This record gives sequence, structure tokens and C-alpha cells, in this order.
Amino acid sequence: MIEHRNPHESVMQQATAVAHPNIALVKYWGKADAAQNLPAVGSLSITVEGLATTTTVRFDTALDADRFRLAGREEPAMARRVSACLDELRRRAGSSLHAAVESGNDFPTAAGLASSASGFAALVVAADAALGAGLPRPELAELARRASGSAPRSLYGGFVELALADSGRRTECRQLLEPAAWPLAVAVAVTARGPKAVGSTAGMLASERSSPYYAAWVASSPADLAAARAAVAARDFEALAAVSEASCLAMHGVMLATRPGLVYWNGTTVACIHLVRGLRAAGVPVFFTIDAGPQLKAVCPPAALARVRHELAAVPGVERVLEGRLGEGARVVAG
Ligand code: 2P0
Repeated sequence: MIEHRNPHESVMQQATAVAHPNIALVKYWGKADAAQNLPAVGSLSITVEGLATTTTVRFDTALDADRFRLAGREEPAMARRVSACLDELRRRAGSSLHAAVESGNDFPTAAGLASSASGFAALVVAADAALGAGLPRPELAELARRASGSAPRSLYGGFVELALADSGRRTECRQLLEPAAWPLAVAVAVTARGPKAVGSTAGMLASERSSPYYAAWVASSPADLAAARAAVAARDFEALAAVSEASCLAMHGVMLATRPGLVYWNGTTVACIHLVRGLRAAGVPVFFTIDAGPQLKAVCPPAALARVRHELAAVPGVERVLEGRLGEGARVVAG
């Protein structure tokens, strides 16, 4: 935290945080309580370094309202969510100062790359540091989760579980393995740019209302989480590949059966699925996962990354391939 005084005697408290997106291997899709943004299922993810959100929060007595800019542009819809998140933090920290928030991503936003996860993780960490509040990480995780269900997972590095607790009335986020304990790599095949047609929140609510598979999806999640937890503990790549692809495809099954159907894939996404499965059948350790967008994420050991990257880049329709490695949780970098 840093305090500046400008010539007009306003007081500023500023900090900057970096957070990485996370990729769920066991997916979150559905809410038990929309008002509290409480997920209906737990989830298990990897935090991916190489892609990053950087956010600076400046609390300033000279401001009469919060301001939010993403890549230098005002974003009114996101600004309301940012303000609501800051309200809760201000309440807990006993502050009434408004904030100017500047955020930027070095990867495509709103295309299934979890920009809201890294965005809200960076926001709560920067705002907490700027105010000097020192809230414990589980409390920051709860604030982030209320803003975006996937965000608490980006507060932690490596393999992370967001578990349901107290019969689903709250969540607990924890690191399962540090990045260095099983340093997997990720290749993201970007198959389309631009925002997705139906955002995650609206899509989840539609699935709950109308997908005939929704109840089965919720019921099947604990077994997938247990299998993934065991695979992570044993560093069993084959087992992790099996449960991750199963969870991803089951979630997309729920989406497809929603009325009207949610089809987040394009033809290139499907071509990439077949490519990854073909590579695995040929002995290359790699599996895929896909979120609420058309990009395919391939997970593999670092030694297989160059091959996986090369093969994905050659699929017609793949615009580019981003790469990342397992990385650390959100942290303060300046302030
Ligand atoms: C996940 N997704 O587990 C799943 C898979 C998308 C598909 O978490 O409504 O944008 O703000 O809580 O945080 C999307 O999560 O949803 C998401 P909200 P959010 O990664």
C-alpha cells in the first residue's frame, strides 16, 4: 500500500496485482443460489501462467464514484460488477473511498479464456493491498466467488479445488498441488475471436431451467471431483485425462440439451478434439478441455508441448496457439 498526497490534498492509496486465468478440469456449470453466486457443483482447475491480467486499484478521496477501465476503455456492465465487489471489500475493511480501477489482459477477453476469473482475482488482491486491509485469502476468495464463480480459483497457484462446504451453503477454495509438484503445460488453440454469444451466467441459468440433463450433471460431479483429486495426488496423467475430458463433454452435453441449445463449439473446435484424441491414441500424453467458448485447451507434460502446439497450429481454422505453464496465484506486484 502506498499513500500519495497531491497538491489538492486528496489522499490516494494504490496497489497493482497480477493474476492468471485458470482452466477447470472438473467443470463448474450451474448455481445453487444465483443471488449469492453460490455454485451448484465444486470444481477443480489449473492456474495458467503465460497469460495474465494486471489490475491497478487507486482509492482516492477526490473520486465521487468508482471507475473501471479495461484496456483503457470504459466497460459499464463490468463496472457495476467491479463496484459491487469493491462495496463488499470496503464494508469489511471499513472504508468509504471510491476507486479508479485500470485492468488489462494479455489474452483475448470474453472468449472462454476465463478473463473474469483472473480479473476478479487481481481486483480483490489489489484492492485489499491498496486499502491495507490484509484480509485473509479465504475471505478474498469468498469476495471473488461472489463476483465470479471461477475467480477464487485464480487466487491460488497450481492445482486448485473450489469445494462445496456446509451442505453446499458455502465454498472453500484450496491448493491441491503447487505448480512445481506437477508442472504441466497448456496450449490454447484460438479458433475464433470476439465475445461469445451467451455469457456463462446466462447460459448456466438457462441450463438449470431447461436442460433435461442438468440434475444428472449435478449428481455426477462429486465422483468426478474425487477421481480428479486422486489423479492429481498420484500425478496420474491418464486418469486425469479421462476424468477431465469426461467432465468437459458432460458439461457440453448439458449445454447442448439446454433449450434453446447452447453450442459453444465451432467446426475447428471439433477438429481439435479429434486431433488431441488421435495424438493420445498415438502415444502423445495430451488431453483437451473446452469452456463456454470455442477455444480448445490442450493439457500435456512440458516435453510434449512443442509437438502439441505444432499439430494444433496446423488444424485449418486455428488462428493461433497460445501457450502457458502452471503458475502461481494472484499476487501484488506494486504498491
Ligand atoms: C469453469 N465456467 O468451471 C466453467 C466452465 C465456464 C465453463 O466457471 O456466472 O464466468 O460469473 O459465476 O466465473 C464460467 O465462470 O461464471 C465458468 P459466473 P464465471 O471454468
